[in-house]
Amino acid sequence: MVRSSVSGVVAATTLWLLRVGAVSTEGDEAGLSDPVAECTPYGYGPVTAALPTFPAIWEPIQQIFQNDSVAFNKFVSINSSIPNIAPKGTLGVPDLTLLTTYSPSDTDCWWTFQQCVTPKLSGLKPDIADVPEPRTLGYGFDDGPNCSHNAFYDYLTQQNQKATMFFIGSNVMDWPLQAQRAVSDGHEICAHTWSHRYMTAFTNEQAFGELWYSMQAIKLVTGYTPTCWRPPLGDVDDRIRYIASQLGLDTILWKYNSNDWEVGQNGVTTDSVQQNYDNLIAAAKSGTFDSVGAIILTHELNNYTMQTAIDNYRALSEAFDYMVPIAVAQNRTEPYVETNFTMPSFASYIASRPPNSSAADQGSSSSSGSTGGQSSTPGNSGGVALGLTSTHAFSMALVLLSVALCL
Ligand SMILES: *[C@@H]1O[C@H](CO)[C@@H](O)[C@H](O)[C@H]1NC(C)=O
Ligand SMILES: *[C@@H]1O[C@H](CO)[C@@H](O)[C@H](O)[C@H]1NC(C)=O
Ligand SMILES: *[C@@H]1O[C@H](CO)[C@@H](O)[C@H](O)[C@H]1NC(C)=O
Ligand SMILES: *[C@@H]1O[C@H](CO)[C@@H](O)[C@H](O)[C@H]1NC(C)=O
Ligand SMILES: *[C@@H]1O[C@H](CO)[C@@H](O)[C@H](O)[C@H]1NC(C)=O
Ligand SMILES: *[C@@H]1O[C@H](CO)[C@@H](O)[C@H](O)[C@H]1NC(C)=O
Ligand SMILES: CC(=O)N[C@H]1CO[C@H](CO)[C@@H](O)[C@@H]1O
Repeated sequence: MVRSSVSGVVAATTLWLLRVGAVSTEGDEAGLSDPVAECTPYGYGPVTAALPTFPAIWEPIQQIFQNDSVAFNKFVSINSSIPNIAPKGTLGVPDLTLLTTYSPSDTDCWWTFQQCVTPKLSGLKPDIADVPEPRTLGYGFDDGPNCSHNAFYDYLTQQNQKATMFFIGSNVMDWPLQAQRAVSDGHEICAHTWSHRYMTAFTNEQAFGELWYSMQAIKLVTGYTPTCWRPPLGDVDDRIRYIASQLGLDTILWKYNSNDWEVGQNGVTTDSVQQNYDNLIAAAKSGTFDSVGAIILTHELNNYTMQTAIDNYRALSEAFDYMVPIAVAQNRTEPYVETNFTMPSFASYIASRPPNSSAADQGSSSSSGSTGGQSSTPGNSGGVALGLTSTHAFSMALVLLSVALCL
């Protein structure tokens, strides 16, 4: 009885999918080139099935439900050790008047106050706000996955360029196939919270939930659990860093802000954004990063931010010797909790991409990879690159298989 009603639903769903031509695989979604089609919602079985166990999409997290015993028990296990620092606002909305009354000695290492990245609380790792390799740019994008990102991801693939994608949990639930494309293309995924609010303006339990459920969304959809996160608007203090560290997350900030997300607000214009890119490019050319590299803040937010990244790519790649995902800059070759996914070390990554200044013919070298973005590392590091590629292929095959079984 149950079985036949289930198969009735399955048949109806299948018919509906066929009728509207909705995509159901990562490859189908990645093949779309019309932004309207890319942004047409599709049902994705594993997400639909899991929705009752997740908080409301795009809502700031109010509490962890006790019936989510894994999350609840984990929170209870760290609750009493969280540093006693008061929330700086309510439910993700900051109380910015605190900036005027806050201790000038910055006892909480509150980034929003004076961009502190070296925690005051002992035992916490410093935030990653630049990359150790000289003349290198840590390259990443916040706020994705954006439904209409194919032109942008196609461009990165053509350049054989990988990046770090800081994904919002709610966007991952809305656009799971787009999130899968990031893994398939060889990018690194870090968490960017569930609802993209000011993290210091949450209680301990809420802040925990914002991190936890964004990690679970990424795990659900890609199969991998991130080990890094970036606070929305940079808003972090030692209380939030501690909670993140207990979830195994490194905190990643930046030192150069393109402000691309802010065009049309607070006096930010397309010209001022271009000036920010130009300033970074000029700084790189004048030797500012000759001993320590940089991290730039840019966004996978909308057509403008993605197109601006494309428009500045060539100049950035001429100004820096290397542009790499953050994990690559850190030699974090196993960037997820699951150890069956590898990224190249810095040495392996750059072996496939000589510095532009010394490349005789960069144009042909960047297009010589016969399989585009998936081909990466030649020579003695080929094992790493092959492992990466076949792991991707295998994980996508598993995803396809499980989708097929669901249907
Ligand atoms: C868990 O509890 C919440 C609040 O009581 C409820 O809304 C939700 O449906 C429950 N979820 C499951 C999976 O039982
Ligand atoms: C966490 O600890 C606080 C006191 O520090 C307590 O009031 C709260 O009930 C605890 N929360 C949970 C879920 O145990
Ligand atoms: C994604 O980008 C498109 C194109 O610019 C934009 O219309 C849309 O609002 C973006 N989606 C989100 C969730 O920001
Ligand atoms: C932005 O939109 C224009 C006009 O529709 C399109 O040609 C371009 O490819 C888009 N850029 C990106 C990165 O999506
Ligand atoms: C990465 O590994 C290279 C050696 O291949 C080393 O020179 C570099 O210091 C390492 N970087 C970090 C951040 O560990
Ligand atoms: C990676 O390992 C996890 C378990 O840690 C497993 O569920 C998953 O299927 C593995 N993925 C691949 C592609 O081997
Ligand atoms: C891919 C890339 O950025 N290539 C550039 C390498 O540098 C030369 C000279 O500076 C440029 O002409 C290429 O466009």
